[in-house]
Order: sequence, then C-alpha cells, then structure tokens
Amino acid sequence: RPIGIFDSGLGGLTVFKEIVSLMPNESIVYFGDTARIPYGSKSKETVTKFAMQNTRFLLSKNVKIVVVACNTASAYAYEALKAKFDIPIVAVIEPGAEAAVRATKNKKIGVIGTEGTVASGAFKKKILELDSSIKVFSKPCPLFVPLVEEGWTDKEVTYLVAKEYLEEFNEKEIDTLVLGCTHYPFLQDVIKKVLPDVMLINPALETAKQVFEVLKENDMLNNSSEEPTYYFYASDNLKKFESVASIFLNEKIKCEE
Ligand code: DGN
Repeated sequence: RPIGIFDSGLGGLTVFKEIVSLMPNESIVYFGDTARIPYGSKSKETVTKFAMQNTRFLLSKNVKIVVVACNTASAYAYEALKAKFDIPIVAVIEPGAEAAVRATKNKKIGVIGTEGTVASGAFKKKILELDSSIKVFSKPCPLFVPLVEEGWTDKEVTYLVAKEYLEEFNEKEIDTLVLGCTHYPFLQDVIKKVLPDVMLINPALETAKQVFEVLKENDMLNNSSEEPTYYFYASDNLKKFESVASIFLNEKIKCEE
C-alpha cells in the first residue's frame, strides 16, 4: 500500500521529495488541494474540514499512512485527524519543533509561517513542551507564499520583503529559525542573506524521518523489490501543477483531477 501525502498545493512536494529519497521503495499518492489554496489565511474550522476531506480522499486510494505536508493544516487539524481516523497520521509540526529544539544552543528560536500557523501557536506549544526554558519568537510572513509561487526566489523584491519581515530576529538574537511553511525552504538563500548566522530548520526532512520511524514501528515498510509508483492528484489547475511539479522534481509527472 502507498504512503498518502496532502498539501494545500505544490509546496508539500518538498515532503514528497524527502520521503522518496529516504524510502525509495515506497509508492506514494500525493494530493494538492490547488482549488482551495491558500489555507494560510482561512479559519481553523475551514482548514479542518478540508483536511478531513483530503484524508478521506487519500484513504479511498488505500494509503497505509497519511502525511499532512501542510503546516497550516498540521497546526489546525492534526489532533482532529488523529481522533477521527484509525490510521497512522504524521504532520510537519512535531518533527520540525523537535529538530529546532535539538539545534538551538542559546535557547532562542524563531518560527515563521502563514498567519494561520502562527496564530495557532502550534510550533511554540510543541517547542515549550519539549523545553520550557526556550524563548520562542513567531512571525507570520504571508507574502512569501505568492513570491515563491511566482518563481521569484532570487529577486531583489524578495530580498527586500525578507529583510522587512526578518530583520527583527537579529535583535532577538535567535540562533535557530523554523521554516514553518511548505514554501519557505525555497527561500533559504534569501533568508540566509538576512540572517547569516542563524540555523534554518526545514521540517520536510524531519517529517520524512518520522514517517520512516512510524512505518518501521508498525511493520509497514515495503520490503518487496517492485518498482514504486507515484500518483499525483490536484483539485484544480492540473496543467500548472504538472509543469511546476515536473520542474521541481526534475522529471515529467502526470496529474489527475
Ligand atoms: N502549505 C501551506 C503551509 O505550509 O502552511 C502554505 C500554502 C498556503 O496554503 N498558504
């Protein structure tokens, strides 16, 4: 049975990529909710409803685990999904928070994400649960998602926006910053220019490691030598999904509705 992944759109392909590189035997079904992106500015109730529907869709494809690759959906709906569905569910918040706590030396961590993710306080809560002596500074950076979607990852305007959002973290003297939104790892170079001495945490990589652990614990890893299959579904703009995903993954993909 395949691994199921969903995101509000294309950004969760960062998680897809990390899972493929860590578990090359595993088949994957990916769903991008391109008809309803962005999740970042919607309410908890709405995002939770979408997350439930997306999970049911993946279950209809017979997946063995559901990976919530969207930070906003993880922040708002992870508990509800766990309570509702009788299948392992992994979300991006917990692994990202754990990696940040391991990385910080001066116990000052910054968290950036969508308005929804920051308003939920999910990263902060998880970090403080792990170490209550840590200081957490959170900031929503809503303009980052459209800049990445536009492909403007190395434009001057993106640097200026990053400077405006992030310069305050230099005064706060954080040594670690959680890139708490699927799109932000694409801006690592620009963010590094504003915060050169800060360690950047990409939750996608940590999430892939957690998926591996959960599958292993449940004896669900695929041990057969059959070629894995990858299926991509999107709820709108299939052609755009295909072209951007093909560039991003370095191979041609087909996407179904
Ligand atoms: N995937 C969303 C997240 O990680 O929060 C970002 C895109 C969005 O829905 N705004």
